[in-house]
Amino acid sequence: MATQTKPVLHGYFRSSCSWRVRIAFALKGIEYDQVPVSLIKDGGQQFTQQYKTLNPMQQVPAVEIDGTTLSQSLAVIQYIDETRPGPRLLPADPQKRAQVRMISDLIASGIQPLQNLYVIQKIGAEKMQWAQHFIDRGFQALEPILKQTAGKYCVGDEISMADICLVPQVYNAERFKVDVGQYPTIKRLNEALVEIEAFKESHPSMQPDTPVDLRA
Ligand SMILES: N[C@@H](CCC(=O)N[C@@H](CS)C(=O)NCC(=O)O)C(=O)O
Repeated sequence: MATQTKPVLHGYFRSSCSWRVRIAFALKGIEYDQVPVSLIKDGGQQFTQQYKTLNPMQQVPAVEIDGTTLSQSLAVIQYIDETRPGPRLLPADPQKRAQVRMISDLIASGIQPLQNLYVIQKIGAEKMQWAQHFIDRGFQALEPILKQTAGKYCVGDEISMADICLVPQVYNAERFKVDVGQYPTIKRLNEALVEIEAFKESHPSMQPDTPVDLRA
């Protein structure tokens, strides 16, 4: 099913959802091209008519792959996993697989959307407290879950989609000045994961559209 043409990621260096896809590509060793979509420039390039044809939700990422265009980072990651060789991003064991999906959904549905740019811009002056509140609320739920499921990584000792969701969410938490030290399991897992090459090379500070002053 997979074709020879390189996938194209339409994303933004600092978008946590774009970063998830970059990590998945890196873990699988897949080469891809990037087309930057600035969420800031020109009032947000995700709102252009041209981009809307790629992702009608006017959010990044959108990925052109195997002759189709996909949005929703978790759908993209699962498609990559199902069509490409390399390390599994979802475990074969149904219970562990469900745990990976549970953690991924908790982050991707329960935390990230509430601190999304579009949302916090609507909140106005209270945006920092708003974002902190919902990240803390999510992390308070995530911490005891991870205590049960984690080994070296979020679910056992294999890297999975859950880890792919965790690291960009911790990065966002730090941007919003959440004290991640309150969550020892989240902190420990993040510290282990950020040392892995696939997470390093996909980091927001290393992307083609990273502004010079934010480059590593
Ligand atoms: N559920 C979507 C969420 C996508 C999303 O929220 N993208 C953010 C960046 S991480 C975005 O494009 N925000 C633009 C905006 O808020 O206007 C996914 O996982 O891909």
